[in-house]
Amino acid sequence: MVDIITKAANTAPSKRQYEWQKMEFYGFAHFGMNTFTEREWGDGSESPALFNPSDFDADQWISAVKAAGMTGLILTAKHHDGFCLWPSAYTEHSVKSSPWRNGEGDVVREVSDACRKGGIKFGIYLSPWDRHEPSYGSGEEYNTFYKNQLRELMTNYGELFCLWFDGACGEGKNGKKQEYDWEGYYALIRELQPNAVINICGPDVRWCGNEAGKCRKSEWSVVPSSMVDNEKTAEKSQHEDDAAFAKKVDSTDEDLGSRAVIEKAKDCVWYPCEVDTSIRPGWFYHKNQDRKVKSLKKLIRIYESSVGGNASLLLNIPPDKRGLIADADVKRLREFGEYLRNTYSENLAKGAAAHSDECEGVSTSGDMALTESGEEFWKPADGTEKAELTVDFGEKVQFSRMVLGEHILTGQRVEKFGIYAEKKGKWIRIFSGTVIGYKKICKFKKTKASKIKIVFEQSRVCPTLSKLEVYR
Ligand code: FUL
Repeated sequence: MVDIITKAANTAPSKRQYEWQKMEFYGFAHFGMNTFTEREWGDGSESPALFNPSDFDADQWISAVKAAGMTGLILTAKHHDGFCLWPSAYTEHSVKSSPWRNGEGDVVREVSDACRKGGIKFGIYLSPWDRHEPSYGSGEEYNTFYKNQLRELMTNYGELFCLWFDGACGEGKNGKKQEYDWEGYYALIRELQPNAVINICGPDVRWCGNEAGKCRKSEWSVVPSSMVDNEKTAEKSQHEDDAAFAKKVDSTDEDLGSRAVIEKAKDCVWYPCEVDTSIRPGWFYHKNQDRKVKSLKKLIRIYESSVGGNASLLLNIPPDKRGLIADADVKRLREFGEYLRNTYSENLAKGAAAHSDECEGVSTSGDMALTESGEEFWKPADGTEKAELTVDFGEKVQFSRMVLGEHILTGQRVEKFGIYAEKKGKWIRIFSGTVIGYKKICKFKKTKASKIKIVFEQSRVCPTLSKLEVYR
């Protein structure tokens, strides 16, 4: 029998998870009834008459998304208050009962069209918790209603990259209790949108465990299988008194995938991390938060620790009452995109020669082809848990960061590594890291050297590398 660590080392993403991982950074648009009532959670009693954006323009959203360098956008088609941004056939509580576009409007249509036109992937948030729908709490009747809504959204608006299931439910002890038919929802998604990932209360992408934009120091994409059920709140509350459940690894725990955790697990899965946070304090737009848009510095820190820490970044950019992304946010997104383009465009390692004595990989000479595509990768023989890779620039160059990526189609394996620069014939350690995963941004003091070396100090089975970039 293969031991669990070897199994973890050979656990790899599905095609849909891999495609999603490559998206790296995408947006969230919280827009709906709360935008007009200035609330974060509506109670479902709001009149559809309140929904009336004055200058709605989805193309404006998409130009902000693109300026920031995002690759996709997820729209709250329905938040907890139950108001639907598309004219659902299953409820009157939607845009069709609003004055906006004389009840003929469809926000989901306009946003999905704008995404497609702009080359941006489109995803849907459909809150399972629905405070308006009378059948909520009934069990099967609500599940049928919810599946009907999912079907509408999955058949009428083209390809979706993601279905985002929020675990939030504020019903409390004496509130309504709805048993969600998760398996039924998932089956429908696999049938109608087989390429879409299911996030949070779903099997494909896991919640980072907070909404502050924080990531773990060592973010593992391979975690105990039991984690997949962590955000399904209905089940969770049912098991509140269950000691075994209480001992289970929680999404907020600091260590989700180290050897110590994996060794105790019955089984493991590829369940990568997504960091979700808002550019403002709230998820919905509030005028009095116009001066509280996150600083450029803060956004950079969040990006470099999430995208650069083996997670994806889902950044919320809530449109205002006009139906536009507010000026302060647009400005910040543009600055942020500029920073990313300036910082990560000129890869100094392109064309440099990389060599390793332990190499099996693409070339028997031990050289790694430093391609942009990441299709080719470096890999020593199985069982080589420690290895070194040297990069020779051929001349002295100055740099302050390195971007590394494992060949995750093989699995996530690196547990500990160091980066060294050659100075006057001596190797000086300039960075110490733990996991790498899909992408690791390593930042260090400005260094001048003609050779650098990555030392893999601990890995599962053997390390791999498909991305090696060096930036000023
Ligand atoms: C939470 C919700 O309650 C918030 O309103 C927001 O949608 C956030 C992304 O998830 O659970």
